[in-house]
Amino acid sequence: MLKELRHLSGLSKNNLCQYPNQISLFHLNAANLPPRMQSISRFFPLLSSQANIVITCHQKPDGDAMGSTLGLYHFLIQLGHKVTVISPTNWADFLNWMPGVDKVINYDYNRQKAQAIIDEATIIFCLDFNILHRTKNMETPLAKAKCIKVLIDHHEQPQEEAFDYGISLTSKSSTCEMVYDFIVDAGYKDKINLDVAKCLYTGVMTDTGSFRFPSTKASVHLMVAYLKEIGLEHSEIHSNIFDCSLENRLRFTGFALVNRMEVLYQYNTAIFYIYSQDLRQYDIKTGDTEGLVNYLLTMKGIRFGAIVIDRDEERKWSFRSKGDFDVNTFARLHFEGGGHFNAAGGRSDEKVDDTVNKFKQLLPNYEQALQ
Ligand SMILES: [Mn+2]
Repeated sequence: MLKELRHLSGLSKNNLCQYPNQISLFHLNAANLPPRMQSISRFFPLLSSQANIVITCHQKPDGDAMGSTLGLYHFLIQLGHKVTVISPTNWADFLNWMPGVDKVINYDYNRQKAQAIIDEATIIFCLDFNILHRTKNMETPLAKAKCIKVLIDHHEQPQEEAFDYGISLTSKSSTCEMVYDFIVDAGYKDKINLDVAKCLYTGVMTDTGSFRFPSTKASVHLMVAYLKEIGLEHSEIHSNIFDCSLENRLRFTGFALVNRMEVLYQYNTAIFYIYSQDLRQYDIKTGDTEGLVNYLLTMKGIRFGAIVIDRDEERKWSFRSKGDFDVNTFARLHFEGGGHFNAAGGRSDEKVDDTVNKFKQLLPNYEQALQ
């Protein structure tokens, strides 16, 4: 019964654009249940009729966000859809080799054009985020868009009411793996060409720390095996992503390791704190600080690593852990963030030194959990 009601209320939401008044009345009368995200398999039939599709991801897209959006793009254009990828913000230079990246619209730089495309969209795919504010300035346009919204994501605690169809699996290595599953489950495995493969491999590789994190299940290797079978050259992709640093980035890493790292052995924790003048001194750009936090976990015995970076508008936190220390909950409780069990982000309006002090003062509460 419950399932059926949810199904009905879900359907009604999809028709909102056509009959807003009748449907919201129906809604209230039907069950007083909020509209609920329907299973992704119910969306598959919609793939066969031509649509205006927008694909978007979280702000400052990483390898998985850019890989999944472009991987899906290269699949959907083969079905004859009109497809546009809109990124909420700019992205790291090391993603600029990706096929199709030259067509991605940066919402921050080109709001009018992006808004016009969102207004025309009949379907919006939301990939690698599950709560609209992760798109920063695109939050309101996305919330206002009356078309069908589809979620494919692997972060904790999705904002289900914001999406009509979707799949949220926190056990999945990456959104790229989920896009692969989406294409295969919808019956289009034959549409996975080299462009799709290059994009999807990128996100699986980056989100699994090059296939080392526990999320790297057999399904990941089976997927990669298939991509290899159709001709993927994986070494090139590793080189494009990891071997493209400029000298300043390496020197900045050295500077941070020597001058901006603190190890708190009592709590098996280590942190980096990066000031805005450090970023200016080394001419650090979007993406240059990515992966820095992972150095902390390479120290023997360290289970919890954190970095705070002084960005213009806010202090950005990243948290990483090994084993059973839950940084998703930690970030949600204390730093307005969240993400995955072993990798999460957060933010603060406080100055670097103040937010670092807050972080340190929290540690005694977690002393047991960090042993
Ligand atoms: Mn991801």
